[in-house]
Amino acid sequence: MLKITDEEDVGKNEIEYLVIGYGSFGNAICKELKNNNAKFFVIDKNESKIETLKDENFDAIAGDILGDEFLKSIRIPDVVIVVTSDISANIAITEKLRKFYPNIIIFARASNDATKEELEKKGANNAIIPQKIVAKFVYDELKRLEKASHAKKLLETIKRTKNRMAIVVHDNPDPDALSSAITLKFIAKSVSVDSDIFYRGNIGHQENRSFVNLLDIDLKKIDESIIDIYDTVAFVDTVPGSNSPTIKSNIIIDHHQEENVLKTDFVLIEQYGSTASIMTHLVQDLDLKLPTEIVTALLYGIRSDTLDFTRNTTPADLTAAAYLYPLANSDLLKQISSSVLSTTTLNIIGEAIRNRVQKGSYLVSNVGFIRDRDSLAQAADFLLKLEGVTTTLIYGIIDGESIYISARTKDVRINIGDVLKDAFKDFGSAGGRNGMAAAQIPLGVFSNVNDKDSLIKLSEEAITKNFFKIVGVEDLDVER
Ligand SMILES: [Mn+2]
Repeated sequence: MLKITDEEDVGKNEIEYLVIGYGSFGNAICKELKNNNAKFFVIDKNESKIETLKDENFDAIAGDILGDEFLKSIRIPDVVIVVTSDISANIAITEKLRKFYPNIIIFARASNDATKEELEKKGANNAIIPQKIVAKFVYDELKRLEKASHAKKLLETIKRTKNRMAIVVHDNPDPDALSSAITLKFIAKSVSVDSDIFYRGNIGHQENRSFVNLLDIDLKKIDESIIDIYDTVAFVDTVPGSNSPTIKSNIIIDHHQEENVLKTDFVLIEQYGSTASIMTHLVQDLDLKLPTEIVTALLYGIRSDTLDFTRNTTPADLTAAAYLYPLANSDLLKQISSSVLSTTTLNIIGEAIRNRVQKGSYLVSNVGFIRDRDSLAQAADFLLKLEGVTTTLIYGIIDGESIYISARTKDVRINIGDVLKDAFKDFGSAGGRNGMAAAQIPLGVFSNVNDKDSLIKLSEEAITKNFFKIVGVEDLDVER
């Protein structure tokens, strides 16, 4: 029988836990404590149980903790786990222990929300309902298995490729799209399927250019006739036809809220902050070891799509980043982010700052005639940093043919894509996702206007006023 009355025992062999009650739950806890090399002892009223415990090499004492004499005879460690099957006894024990030992930590077993509340009122630091914990564990485990089956299904779909796989990203691809594409290429390679990455548009944003160069990403301009030689087509960070080519696909991996996504062999759409997060979880589920450049690219992709975890960030984005972070190359990460700002972009941001009109938390700016539409998005992101601004809309006239609009919001209540659709659907096309949106209006609608100044004036009427009206701030004063 264990009795800690000898002061010499105090020190490194000090008992850490006392488990009161040795039923099936208490038994499971003791095993777990033993597995973790914790020092503990058990008290139970039942002598025969104590014998069993001793057979299992646990330190144990028979006795009733509610009896004053018995309680005085033992030394109580800092943490007590009260888990008898009699919940009213647990309440009484908790109350008594708390009275004598105000500073110890007490965990107690409850049977439902009412007894949990009662136990916590009587002094338990935390009362647990075992059934609830089991249910949560089962649910989490099911989710994990379901996710692992996604990864397996993706692999099976890729494996059916006989020739090569085409990986298609959205137009003017960004770090999220590109990092996801190289990860899918890596996954395919793991099952001996070769692939090429295709894009449309341009890679104008300096950050995206340095991303492609530093990571040595091999990209091909899409030509819809070439795509015929690829027997598997995968879309990442987009779905067919949404700012990307409308071609047949076998695989779709995206994080955007898309309506009516066509059913195909493999579709995985999670409402995460980035596709890179989805790719990271797939890689984890497949137990693949990524090369450092891809790890770094994915981490960069997550950070840039979530604006450093400030936009549409979900727990899945954080766990993906936590997995990648220690494996990434921080020098490479710095090199990508410190890419130079081109003078063109700097001038456009300058123009956007000068011409800004703010009503409430909405800011609109017209940057006039420009050549690089990526700068619009950069200006929209930049002005979002202005104090009191939650939504920005920047527009410019490109190639003398179309007005391009780029909008950003950090207000989760606003679906900026819908706002642009409402405001500009009568003139051109618009769409968006996750706090980012774009629209294009052909200048044909102002075909009778020839000089640049009138064009800018007219576009101001059509865009600035229309936007403020749609978001309901038209009557507010302009902020200075
Ligand atoms: Mn994305």
